[in-house]
Amino acid sequence: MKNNNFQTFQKRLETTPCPIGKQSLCCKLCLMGPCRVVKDESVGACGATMDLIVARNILRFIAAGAATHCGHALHTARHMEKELPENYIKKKAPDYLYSSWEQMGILPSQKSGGHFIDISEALHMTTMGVNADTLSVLANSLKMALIDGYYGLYLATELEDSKIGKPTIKNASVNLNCIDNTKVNIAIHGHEPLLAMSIVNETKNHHDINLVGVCCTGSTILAQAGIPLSAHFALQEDVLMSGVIDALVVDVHCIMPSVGKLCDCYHTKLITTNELGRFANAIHKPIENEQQAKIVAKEIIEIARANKKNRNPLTEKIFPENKKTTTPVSVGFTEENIDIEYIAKQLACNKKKGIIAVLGCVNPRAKDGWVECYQKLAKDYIILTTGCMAFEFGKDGLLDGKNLFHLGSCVNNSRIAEIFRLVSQRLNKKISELNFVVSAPMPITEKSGAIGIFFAILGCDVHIGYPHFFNSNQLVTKLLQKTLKNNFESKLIFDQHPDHFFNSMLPSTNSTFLSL
Ligand code: BF8
Repeated sequence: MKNNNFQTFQKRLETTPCPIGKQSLCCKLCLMGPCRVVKDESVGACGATMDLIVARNILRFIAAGAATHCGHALHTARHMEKELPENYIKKKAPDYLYSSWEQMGILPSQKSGGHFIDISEALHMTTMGVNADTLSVLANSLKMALIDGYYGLYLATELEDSKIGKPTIKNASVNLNCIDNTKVNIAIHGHEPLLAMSIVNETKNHHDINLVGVCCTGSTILAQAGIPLSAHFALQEDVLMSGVIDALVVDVHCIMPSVGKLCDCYHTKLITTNELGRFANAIHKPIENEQQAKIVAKEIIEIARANKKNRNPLTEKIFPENKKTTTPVSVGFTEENIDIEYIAKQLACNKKKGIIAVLGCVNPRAKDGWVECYQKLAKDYIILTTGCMAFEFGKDGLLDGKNLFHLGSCVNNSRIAEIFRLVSQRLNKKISELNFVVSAPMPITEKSGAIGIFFAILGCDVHIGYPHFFNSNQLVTKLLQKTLKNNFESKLIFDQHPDHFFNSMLPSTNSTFLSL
C-alpha cells in the first residue's frame, strides 16, 4: 500500500453512530438548529414537534431513495433515446390497489416525467415553515414510495430488460476468489448496467481479461451474462485490496467515497462513467448512449491492460485456489421464468407457508445470524432475494434455485412485486391476503426505506431488522401502522433478533387451504 494513512471500512466502523441522529430526533433543516428533540414534548426552535421532525426526516429519506431509482430509470431511458411513459402506474398496478391509492390521494403525477416534480415538492413541503401536519407528511412518504416502486424499480427493470433482454436461468459463481491474479482484472461497480453490458460484450474478444462485478451492476451482469460477482457493498474495499484490480469502473450509488483514496494506495485506475458519480482522481469517461458505450468499453479494456504492469508484487494478494474456491450459484430468475403455477400450488396446498422476499443491504452494524435464520425458514417458505442480501446467500452456497431464488439487483425488486401480483392473481386473492413477507434485515440506504414502504403499500408485511426512523417516535409509528393496516392490511415488523424473527414466522400462518 502506498498510503499508510488509509483507514479501512472495518476501522471506520469503530466510530459510534450519533445516538440522536440514529433515532432521527435531530432537525437540521435551518440555521437556527440543528435542534435535538430528545425529551418528550420538546420542540425545535421553530416549534416543530418531535413527531413532525421524525415524519419530515422519513419523507426526505424516502424521497431521496425514490430520486435515485427514478434517476436510474431516467438515465436508462436517455441511453435508449426513449421518452418516460405516461399513466405508467395505471398500466402496471392491480386495479384494486390503484383505486386505494387514488382514494387516499397518494397517486403521483401520471404525466411523462411528472413524478420528478412530486419528488421536488416533497423537499419543498419539508423545508422549515411549510407543512406542519404529521399525517400529511407521512401520506406524502407513501406517495414517494409509490413513485419509487413504479417510476424507479419497475421502469428501470423494464427498460433494461427491453435493451439487454430478460435474464435466463444459469449457473455462475460468486465471491472474492473470482478475482484472477493471472489475468487483467476489471471490476465493475454501481447500479446502472448499460455500459457494463457493453464491456461484457467487448470482453468476449479479449481472453486475457477477467471481468468481475460489485454491488448491483455486478448483480445484473451476473444474472444477465454469468459474470462472477466478487463482492457486495460491504466488501468493495476488499476487492481493491486484492492488489490486482487493474481498473475499477464505477457508475452511481453505493460506491464508497473511500475507493478513490484506496485506488491511489494501489495501482488501480479508477474510471467514472456518470456525470453524477465523480471522483477527483478518476479518469472520467461519461457515457450517454450506446455508441459512446461501445467506444468507452474498448478504451477501458486498453487502460486496464496497460496498467497490469504497474501492479506491486508486495501488495498482491494471491488467490492460489482461484477457481476452486469460488462459490457456485444459480441465477437469472425472473417473473417470467419462475414457476408461478408451482408456487401458487405450494401455497394453496400449504406445502409452503408463504414467500419471504429477503432484500437489501448488509449493514455491518446489524446483528449476525440472518442468513442462518432464512436458511432454516427456507424449509417452510419460498425465499426470493436480491441486492446485497442475495450475495450474502450466494457466498454461503445457498442460491440453489430450488428454495432460494436470485432475482437480481435492487431495482429488480419489481420482479418480486410482479411475482406477488401474479401468484395472488392466480389464487384469486389480494396480495395482502397471502403470506408474503418482505424482510430487510440489515438496511443501510435511503433506497431501502423507499423499497420497504413500497412493498407495504402493495399489501405485504415488511420486516426491518435494524433500528429505523420508522420506529423512533411512538406517534409516527402508530400513524404509519394505522394507515398501512386500514388501507392495505399490511404492517411493519421491527425485529432485530434473527432467532426471535424465526420463531415469529413459524406459527404465524394458518393451515387454511386456498382454492386454485
Ligand atoms: O441497490 S442492497 S448497499 S448495493 S442499496 Fe446498495 Fe443496499 Fe447493496 Fe444495490 Ni441496494
